[in-house]
Amino acid sequence: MLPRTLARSLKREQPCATPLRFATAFSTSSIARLSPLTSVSHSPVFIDKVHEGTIPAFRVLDGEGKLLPDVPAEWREKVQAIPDEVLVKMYRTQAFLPLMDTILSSSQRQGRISFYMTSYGEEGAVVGSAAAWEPNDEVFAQYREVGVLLWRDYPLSSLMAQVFSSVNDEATKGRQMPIHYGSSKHHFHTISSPLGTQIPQGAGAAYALKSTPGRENNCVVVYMGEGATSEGDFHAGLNMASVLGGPSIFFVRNNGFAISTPAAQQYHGDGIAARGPGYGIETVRVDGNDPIAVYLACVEARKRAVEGQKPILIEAMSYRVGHHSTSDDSNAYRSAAAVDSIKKLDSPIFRLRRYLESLPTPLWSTELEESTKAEQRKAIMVEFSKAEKTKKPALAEMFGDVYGGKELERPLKEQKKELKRLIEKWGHSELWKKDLEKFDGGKEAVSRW
Ligand SMILES: Cc1ncc(C[n+]2csc(CCOP(=O)(O)OP(=O)(O)O)c2C)c(N)n1
Ligand SMILES: [Mg+2]
Repeated sequence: MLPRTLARSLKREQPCATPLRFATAFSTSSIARLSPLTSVSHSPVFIDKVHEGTIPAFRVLDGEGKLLPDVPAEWREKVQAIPDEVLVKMYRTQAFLPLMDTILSSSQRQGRISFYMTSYGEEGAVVGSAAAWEPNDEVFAQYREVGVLLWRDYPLSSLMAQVFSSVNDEATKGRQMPIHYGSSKHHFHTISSPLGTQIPQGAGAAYALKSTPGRENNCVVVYMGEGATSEGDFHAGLNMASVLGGPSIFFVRNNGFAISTPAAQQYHGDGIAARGPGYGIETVRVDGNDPIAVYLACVEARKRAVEGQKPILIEAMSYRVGHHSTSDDSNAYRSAAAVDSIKKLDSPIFRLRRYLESLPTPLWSTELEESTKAEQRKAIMVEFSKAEKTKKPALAEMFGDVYGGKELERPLKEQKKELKRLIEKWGHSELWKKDLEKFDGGKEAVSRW
């Protein structure tokens, strides 16, 4: 309740004569609870950083895939203890991405799919992190993290079904743009286009996980780009996660760009990592193009998140080598020469390959590279062709599942009626006829509505 004098002065819109006194006087115990007051300075201290210089990025491999001499023994041992099968799978999954990306992005250019986004340059950050999670950790991704699904052995047939919006697209029934994957079986929550929505959702899921029997050893992983961290949802989500607790990892792919906005115009200060301590969140920065460093940092982060039932923030420094999406031409806002030099000098795929080839018992070779590429390309093409030939869901499907209940809501009923009218009027024209044939049941199914 407001003090009577204040209530009166508010009513009269006049300043309050009596100074405000709060109900709880500052007793010693209440000061102790206000943690910033436990340390006092006698001249004002202004700060603009949380670390001397900049927060360092954890790195173990050089650009040539050699273990750096300054890596301390403890971490050198951790690098050497990574199982061979993890290293090989990490390499195979990373190498798969650009093969698939090239085929799918050129198929968009040929008009065979409507849209696509590549992972070029960020394969190490995505696959290196995916390898550190348990298969049933709940992933809330942004959109450039299909490597996590591939790591979890998401079938290529399902992936192509989503991209081609075919009847086999189980999660999104052909209603989402390509790359909006989702699979409850793979604990991968469906991608949403609006940036940042996955961040508070992930914080909420971590809070739920904390009190879900049987899930004590799982965590939530939320991926995002550095651009998405400018959304209010980032701040709301991190604050929720820090206050409510629950095992969560917020993994920021800092690839230097948010479409055409360079990171320098996105934030001022020491990147995204510097914000973690402000929320009381343990934070680490890692070289995102060093897949081994990413993997080890994520294993450690996961351990801390699960044991402490709390959030951890990771900022992985990388570079978006490709265009933002098939709707973008990055030559309009950055020089092709800069991109080429990064491609040549700082490739996560090359780094890991060289590391595997240089081991005392090499885990990779030119022969394996060639046979793997041929086998992967073939697998992609087989599923690509199957999905392209498969019908899209019946047009009636477009109206379902928006609201609960068996009956369609009035606006949807009207839209369905209008579509039927248009198809009956124009469905025989050459252009429409060809398109309608792609849908299960085609034009005939519509006439039965
Ligand atoms: C709320 C919202 N605003 C704007 C957009 C348009 N948009 C889509 S992707 C993108 C850039 C995101 O950049 P970043 O988070 O760094 O991810 P990156 O594409 O670099 O992986 C923008 C502005 C959107 N999808 N949602
Ligand atoms: Mg970005």
